Amino acid sequence: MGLKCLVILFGLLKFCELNETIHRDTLSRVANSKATGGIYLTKWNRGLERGHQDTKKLEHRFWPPVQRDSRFLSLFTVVTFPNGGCAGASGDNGTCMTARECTSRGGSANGYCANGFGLCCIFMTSCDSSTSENSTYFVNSGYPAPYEGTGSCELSVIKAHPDVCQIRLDFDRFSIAGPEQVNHVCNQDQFIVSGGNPIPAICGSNQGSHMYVDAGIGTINPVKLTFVTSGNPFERLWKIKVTQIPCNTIYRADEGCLQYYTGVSGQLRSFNYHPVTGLQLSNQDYGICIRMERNFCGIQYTACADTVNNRSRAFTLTGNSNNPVNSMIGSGSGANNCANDWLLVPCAANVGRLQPAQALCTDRICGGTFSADLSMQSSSVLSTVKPFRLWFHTDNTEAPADIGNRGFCLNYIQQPCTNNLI
Ligand SMILES: [Ca+2]
Repeated sequence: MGLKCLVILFGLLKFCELNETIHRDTLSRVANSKATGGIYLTKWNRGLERGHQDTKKLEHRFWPPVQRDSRFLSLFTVVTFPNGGCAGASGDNGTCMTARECTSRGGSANGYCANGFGLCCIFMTSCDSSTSENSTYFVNSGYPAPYEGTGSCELSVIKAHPDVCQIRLDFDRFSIAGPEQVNHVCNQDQFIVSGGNPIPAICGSNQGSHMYVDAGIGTINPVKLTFVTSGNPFERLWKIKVTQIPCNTIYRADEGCLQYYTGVSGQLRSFNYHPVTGLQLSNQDYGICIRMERNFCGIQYTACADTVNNRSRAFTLTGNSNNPVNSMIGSGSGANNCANDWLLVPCAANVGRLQPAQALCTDRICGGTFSADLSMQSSSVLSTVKPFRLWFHTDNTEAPADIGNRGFCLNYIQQPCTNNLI
């Protein structure tokens, strides 16, 4: 261990500044050493430790627990670390803490953190429970085995701190029964979020998707996550990471955004989207936001590649998509308008075709082809309305006019301000 020592004789005490990361084999000893609220005494000092009746008193005499980030060695090597996020050995996210604290808070240790001084504590819970731990995984009963039964499974999410504003849900695994085939209503299984802002119920396959939930004002009303399962046996599997987001963070989503994406480019999908087996869900109504990155002034959307169908079903919102269906636009009630189901792209224009100065903006887009014009030809669509935000709406009816619609998958890429974009 490399130590740049400032040795001061003060009775029997030496204070040394720790200048290097302590070696791993020391760490395993540390992990087994006595711990008190994130403070460890290493084996190096055990002999001295044994010579004292009350090590806690000495420890606190020199290094009270409120002192964080102390990097000194004395007769007692004291290491403190913040309870920050960590990646466990299993790949799950956890919180760095001592073994004792992890056990007392109901977690399970899963690998080291804080240069080996802490343990990555993973919180995983299932039905009819509550959590106030940031980064808790909500899994189905019997996970990782699927659950085929019916009933209700609920997690109450209590704010870890009064200054928590949002809850982010990441669907690491999400497979429950999909909607019925006629009107695409989730009438067998449902995932319901309550206690925050209104959020549409979803079902089907949603692995990789996410949601932001408003955590509300105060601390007495928890956000509740509920899986309702009914009907035919189905191999249901879910694992949802529940992250609590403090109000004053840069990764907080904008207001009114059920989904919030960052980065210059990315992919947006409606819930239960799949080019072969997915069905667009009815009764949806939510915002999708993309953070406007620095020096970008517009955003361009393009339907995802569909490699499994002869004809792309990457954007099929209305019509009988077993046959070719043109794009439809606008909010009127005519055959080529979007009165019932739509994706709202503010003031959309096909790339390469700027709207005439007097034209009304196209906002709603639907049909079976993605374009801001009435067309059978799919096109990239540009919007320069800020902030970058879409709105997706579906009613409660599909048949007989709308058949086999999949919803949407769009790739987005932000456009730099140098391109005559205002
Ligand atoms: Ca509909």
